[in-house]
Amino acid sequence: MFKKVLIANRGEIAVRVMRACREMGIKTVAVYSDVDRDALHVRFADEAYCIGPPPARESYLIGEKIVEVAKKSGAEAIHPGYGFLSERGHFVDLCEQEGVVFIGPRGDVMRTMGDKVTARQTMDKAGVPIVPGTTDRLTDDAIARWVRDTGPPVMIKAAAGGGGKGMRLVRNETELTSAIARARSEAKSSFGDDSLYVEKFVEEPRHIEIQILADAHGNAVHLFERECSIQRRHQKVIEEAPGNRISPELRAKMGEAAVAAAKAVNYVGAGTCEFLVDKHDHFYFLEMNTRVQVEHAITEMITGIDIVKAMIRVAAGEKLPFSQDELAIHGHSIEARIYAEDPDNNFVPSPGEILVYRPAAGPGIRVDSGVYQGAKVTVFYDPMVAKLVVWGRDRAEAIERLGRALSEFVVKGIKTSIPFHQKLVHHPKFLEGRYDTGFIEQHMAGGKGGPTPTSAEDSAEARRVAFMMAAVAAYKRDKQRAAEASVVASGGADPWKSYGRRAQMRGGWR
Ligand code: MV4
Repeated sequence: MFKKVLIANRGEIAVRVMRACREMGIKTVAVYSDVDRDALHVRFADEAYCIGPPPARESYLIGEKIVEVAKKSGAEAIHPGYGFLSERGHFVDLCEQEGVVFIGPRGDVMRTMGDKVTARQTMDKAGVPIVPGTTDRLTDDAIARWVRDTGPPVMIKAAAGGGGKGMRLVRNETELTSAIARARSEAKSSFGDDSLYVEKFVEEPRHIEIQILADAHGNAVHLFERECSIQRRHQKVIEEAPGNRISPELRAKMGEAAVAAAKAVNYVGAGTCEFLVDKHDHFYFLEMNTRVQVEHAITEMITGIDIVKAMIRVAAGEKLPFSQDELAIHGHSIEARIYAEDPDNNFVPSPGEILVYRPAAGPGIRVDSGVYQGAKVTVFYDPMVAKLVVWGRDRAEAIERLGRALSEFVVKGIKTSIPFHQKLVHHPKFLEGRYDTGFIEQHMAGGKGGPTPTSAEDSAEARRVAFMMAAVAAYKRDKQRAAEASVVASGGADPWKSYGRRAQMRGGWR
């Protein structure tokens, strides 16, 4: 095992990785920009090195400098976290050339998955269902022909895109020519690559993603699904594990597809296969994220697996310490991303000093955060200040805890998205678990913000209503669970499994 690891990131994920290292007896090396001198991740590390000015492209994105720090400090490996260098194949290659282990998949795998056209070709070949569409880069004429042949609605997408950038929905042929032109110029200016492909538009889809883990000995497992349908402008707001209304059969099929995807590219490390799921429970591969994700914690909560430790282990050449049949879902977890932004003013960033910081705590609560009272949130980096992660024996309990934790969570000095979350978790459609990717647009005033409960009475009343709604949801869910209890894996030494089985057999009571 490594003795020292450099964490090429900042904020909550840097702290999260350092916690895993500390449990494993690994020394940690932080890197930081001038503005992060007093940041939490620097205080958390065993040693820390300044790598440049605040803009990420002059510090956290300079691979050469970071590798140099790794060598100087004697770190044998680099954990990239998410964002920054985490999905840059060239950085992986550089680490390899310099004899530093990159904790993640190989560079060529990142390039294959980073280009959505080659990703689609690869997944198609591996038997993973992709969204119906083309598996080649197309000329304008070829796009027009394809759309005329299959008919709208279609999505025109940039091969170099992903995460919603460079996409155009075409609902009728009259829009086609301008949509192609705009998609191409947007792709060119955003990615320096104007290659386009086309997909059939999936109506009212849900975003369901499967967490996978793979070692260098050919073993790959999935850690079930997360539902990330609640997004605002392609930014995830709330994530849940397991997903809503995912049957055991669909879960098994999607899990198998994600494992097949991983095996097709000899994947090593933690990764996520994103799928769209339509109204008829058909699922389609969208893209693969070749990094640890923000929302990995909810999967940790329901599986008991420490994903970050697992990625470090497999990067050091160890075998996965568990097999698929040892994994089971225990309870329900939800994450609310708390951003430094003003939900009453179109979510504009709200930088500043955190004057008071009192995170929620207590049963079933995990807060992963990169800040502390007195810390400053700057405009240079992602404005996420904390992840509020809750666990409950079932979804209703998780929701009750989320509501309770949001009302406990105090951040003063900056605006945060907490009031928006409070409205969201009280919404009947959320309580029922009946939503798709259009939720915020349709049910939250387009996510533009609005009046929030101000008085204590208002929020107490909202909580009473929420409690009743949650009770209804719990009843429905338990009925479904009773029906599913027969397919729960039995046996094994894992105490969580037998606990889960007992809980399931209790049926309608929580
Ligand atoms: C789609 C789609 C419908 N049909 N592709 C948005 C982000 C990017 N990863 C893919 N996205 C979508 N692709 C087809 N063929 C709908 C979306 C989409 C979406 C997907 C996941 C989560 C939220 C979303 C919000 C709007 C649109």
